[in-house]
Amino acid sequence: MKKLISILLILSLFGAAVACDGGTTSTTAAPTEAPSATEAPAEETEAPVEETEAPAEETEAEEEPEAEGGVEGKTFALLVKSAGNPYNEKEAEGFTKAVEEFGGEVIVRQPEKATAEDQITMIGELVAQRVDAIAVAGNDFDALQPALTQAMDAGIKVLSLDSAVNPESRAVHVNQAGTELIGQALVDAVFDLTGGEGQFAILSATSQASNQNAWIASMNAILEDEQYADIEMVEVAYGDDEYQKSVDQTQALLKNYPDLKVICAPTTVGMMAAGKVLKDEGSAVKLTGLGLPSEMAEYIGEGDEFPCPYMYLWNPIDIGYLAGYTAAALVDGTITGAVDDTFTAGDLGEYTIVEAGDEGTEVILGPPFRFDPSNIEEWKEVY
Ligand code: RAM
Repeated sequence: MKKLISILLILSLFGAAVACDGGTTSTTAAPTEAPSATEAPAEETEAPVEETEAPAEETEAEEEPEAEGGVEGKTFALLVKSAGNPYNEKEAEGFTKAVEEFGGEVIVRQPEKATAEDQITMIGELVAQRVDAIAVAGNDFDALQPALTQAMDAGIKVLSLDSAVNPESRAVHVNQAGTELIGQALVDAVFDLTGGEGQFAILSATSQASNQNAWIASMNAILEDEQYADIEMVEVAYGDDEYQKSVDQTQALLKNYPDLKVICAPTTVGMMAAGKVLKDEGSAVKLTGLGLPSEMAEYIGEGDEFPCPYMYLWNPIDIGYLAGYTAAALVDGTITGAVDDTFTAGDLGEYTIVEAGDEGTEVILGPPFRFDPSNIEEWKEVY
């Protein structure tokens, strides 16, 4: 049954992913104008305008990628932040696709809430199950360390993806995009949408989430620059990556800050919740941040009735896919997680491990990607 679900996921993934390149797509579809990870700043990143033929059948006809030596039959676990978030489901799709490609077994675990406690319990269970690798999107930077150390002591390869755990707790982090690149993209968007002056608020996920906290820290550092002197960040609110709580937090921000011009949500859950509140209330407050196209399409547009003129994200399927291949490279010994280690991540090609800002190491998927009225209709079908 598990196998069947995985196969169905893969087929639907291929069908969806073929229209998607964005420079970061785990698909065999011909790439279009892929933004280069080394050159394109976030704002200039161009949307691909690519065919949407869907090729479940074509995909079936394609050759199976060869299984890598040393990982076939090994068990690869993915521990996402929480259940019920489509972003995490896409991440799991990509991870599953990668592991199935190289012939491993997949386990996906989803805590009910985005807390460290739930993840610690699940890590203990995975250690008891004697999995070969654990890829975790950390709900806390430090709190998972004892559990993950226990896993590593048991010979399990540990990596983080999407939301880092501290360097002592991992061999390597799989980062969706450079932290500063994301921080700069968000500050530029806030600057643009406020007209260079006035109040904005951040609607984040949990207060412990290391990815959101790293992006907010980066935004704060960038905002120190004199050119942003007239922009005021009034509050960081936390919706805990829960929809209703994010709705409540948005309403509180609107009530408490009548002069608020922009909400910036560096979380897909916060984006969708804020989009709904702002649209329903016909608010003049504008919204930007990191949103999932499929959840945000109805809130992105040019007229006053659309709260979000544009936003950013990366391909969540690819972040999972890249993590799957990174885990394989750790398990088969191709890499240890050290700077300059290189490996091939299936259809995504070759990656090199670099130094991360937290003194650990990381692999970076690519630059963030801009979604706006010109491309949202196409991308909402993909993820
Ligand atoms: C939410 C999660 C995830 C983050 C995205 C942008 O889905 O918090 O970790 O990467 O938003």
